[in-house]
Amino acid sequence: MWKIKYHGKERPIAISASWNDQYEDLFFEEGPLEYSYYFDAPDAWKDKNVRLYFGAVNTKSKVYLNGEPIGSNGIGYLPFECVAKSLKYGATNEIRVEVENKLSRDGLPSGRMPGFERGGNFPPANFDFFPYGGIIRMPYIEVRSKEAILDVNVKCNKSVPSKKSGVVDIEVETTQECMGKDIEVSIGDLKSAKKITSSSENFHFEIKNAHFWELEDPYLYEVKARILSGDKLIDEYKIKTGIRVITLDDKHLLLNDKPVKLLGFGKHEEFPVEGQGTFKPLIIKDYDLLKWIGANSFRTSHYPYSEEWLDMADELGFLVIDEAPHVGLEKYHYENAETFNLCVDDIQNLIDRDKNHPSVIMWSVANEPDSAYPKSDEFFKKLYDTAKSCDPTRPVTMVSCVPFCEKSGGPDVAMKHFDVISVNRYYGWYNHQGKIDEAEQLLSDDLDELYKKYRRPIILTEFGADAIAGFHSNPAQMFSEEYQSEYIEKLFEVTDKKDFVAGIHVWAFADFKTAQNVHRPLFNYKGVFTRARDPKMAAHTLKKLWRR
Ligand code: BDP
Repeated sequence: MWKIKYHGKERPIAISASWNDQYEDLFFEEGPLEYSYYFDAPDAWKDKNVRLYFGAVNTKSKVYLNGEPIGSNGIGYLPFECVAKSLKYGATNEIRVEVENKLSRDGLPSGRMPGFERGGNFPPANFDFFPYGGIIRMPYIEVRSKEAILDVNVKCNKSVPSKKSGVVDIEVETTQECMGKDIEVSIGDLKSAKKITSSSENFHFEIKNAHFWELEDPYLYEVKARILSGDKLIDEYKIKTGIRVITLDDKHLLLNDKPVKLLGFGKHEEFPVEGQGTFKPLIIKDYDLLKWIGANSFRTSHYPYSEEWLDMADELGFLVIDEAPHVGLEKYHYENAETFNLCVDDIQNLIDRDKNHPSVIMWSVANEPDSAYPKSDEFFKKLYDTAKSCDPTRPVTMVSCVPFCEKSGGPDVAMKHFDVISVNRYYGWYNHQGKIDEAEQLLSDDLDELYKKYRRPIILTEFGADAIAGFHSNPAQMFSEEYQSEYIEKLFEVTDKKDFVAGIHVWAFADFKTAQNVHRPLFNYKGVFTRARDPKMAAHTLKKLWRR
């Protein structure tokens, strides 16, 4: 069992969960808190490479093995690993992880913005979800031989769906110790082998009659890389991936050369008690509800989710916009080199982690930054270039709410850099409150204007209204289930008539916990499901619209 130390007091704590909701006195705690865990390392590990892998620790940590510092992380929601250099073999070892979740202006996602003491959120988050802390994804000890495969990168963007021709390039990275050994790589029934002469070896496959990964038939191929010395297997690396091509024309997103419209949600990875941890029954449940309602897609707003989410999306045939944890960027951040470097690292780390998932069809570099501020132009151009240089095979977007939520005034200056125009709009909620008819016209005109300006596919990445389950009104009024249902139905119909709208995501899938402020009675109630996953009236409405 892991233990957590707080003010000198040590208690059991569950990991792959946030600390906040496990003990009353930790609810608002920002740390640093000290986690500890003991494990035995057998002598047999002596000639191996041993590393500690952390799926995500929110948000900053320092890792110690037997009292020696072995690594750290500066941002949550993404993995990092530490070489176990102070490991004791044939003995018990102590891992200590000092975790801090203090919101700061420089941190990402950021908090404690100027003026927060006089009426900002509490905790002082500069974003609309609860800032949960802790070891939120399961860490593991990785024990591998010195001759090992480090990574496999599969690219299939040159495939030709109309000819059923799968063109797959596979790059395999190995340790220096593998030089001169044999490597064998296979995809499905095809196999190729060579001697290792470089730390990165490339393999090219042409698969006739390829079984493409489609929404209705998400077929996965097994890719296997093996290092051999004669007949002896030294290391093996297996992944499942799909052959599929994502492209764009000026109006559509194309999956295997056929237009596909994204129907789904922005959501959060959070639940009572576990906070932002990985809770597998919830993942299964959410996918079951996504299928039930007729959705085919979601955005990992506003940070990367645990990998289990993407494994399921690959297997079930869902399309994912994978978002970096960059929410609430503004003037201050564009002038701060540290924030820029953090953003670049995150994008690289995110793409490195998720690159082989066929379900991931697009990268989002940020949610609702102040992209009207002049310096955001260059900032986002560089983030776009970073994403493209890591992965030229997928479109890259930035989710914008300008001109509605910019602080600096003026029109957006950064959206032009992105392949897909993603916008969040709340006509009929934050503006033109209670007036759904006006909202329809305003949304329609706004989308037309955007298309006229950019001539690129548009995704309405957020629109929504709070509804407290059990609140009813006739006529439909704000916060009632009727209002949310009518609002979503009417605005969906507006988007459905426009062929350049490549997707719509309702905000949000389920109600979620936020920091305290006068707009949020404990939760954000824009979910079409409650936090416990019961459908509101709007969920039934969407089911009718999306499954018709
Ligand atoms: C959008 C944000 C999202 C919020 C939502 C809301 O992207 O994080 O939760 O508004 O206000 O601006 O419900």
